[in-house]
Amino acid sequence: MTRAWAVLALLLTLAIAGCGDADPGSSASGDLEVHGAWVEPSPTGKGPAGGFLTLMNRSDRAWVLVGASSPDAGRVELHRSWIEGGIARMAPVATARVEPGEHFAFEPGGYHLMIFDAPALASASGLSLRLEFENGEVREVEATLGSAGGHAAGQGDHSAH
Ligand SMILES: [Cu+2]
Repeated sequence: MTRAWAVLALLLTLAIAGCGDADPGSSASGDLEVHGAWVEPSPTGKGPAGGFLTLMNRSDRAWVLVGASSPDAGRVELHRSWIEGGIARMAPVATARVEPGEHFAFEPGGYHLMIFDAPALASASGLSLRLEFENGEVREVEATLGSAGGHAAGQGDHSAH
């Protein structure tokens, strides 16, 4: 019994440590968590940057992302990329819905945040993101600077936006 409790306590500690506030790019605050947030400046440094993260819904109701903003940027939009006839397309989307118990990934080649007017990004270590949900709740994360170079599906040069 004592040993079982010790194991349980250890597992809980690991679970919390794996998803704590100290985890860069993450915000663990209850039933909707944000993990692994990162931003990639445009290749030219002039066009909009791409923002990527994973939403995890640990609650029993759907969470709907309805908007995003940043104190470090003029404007942040929700976008989706896809390939159509061999051509990379991209369009704004109004919302992103995360079903109960599911996760929703913003990643290169798919859904992403489009971050406009963030001139300091290239010389910064990251960017603050504020995510707004339909239920009025807000999650804030510090996205780190990253590169999609290691990813198979890039999303192209956003400077053409
Ligand atoms: Cu875009």
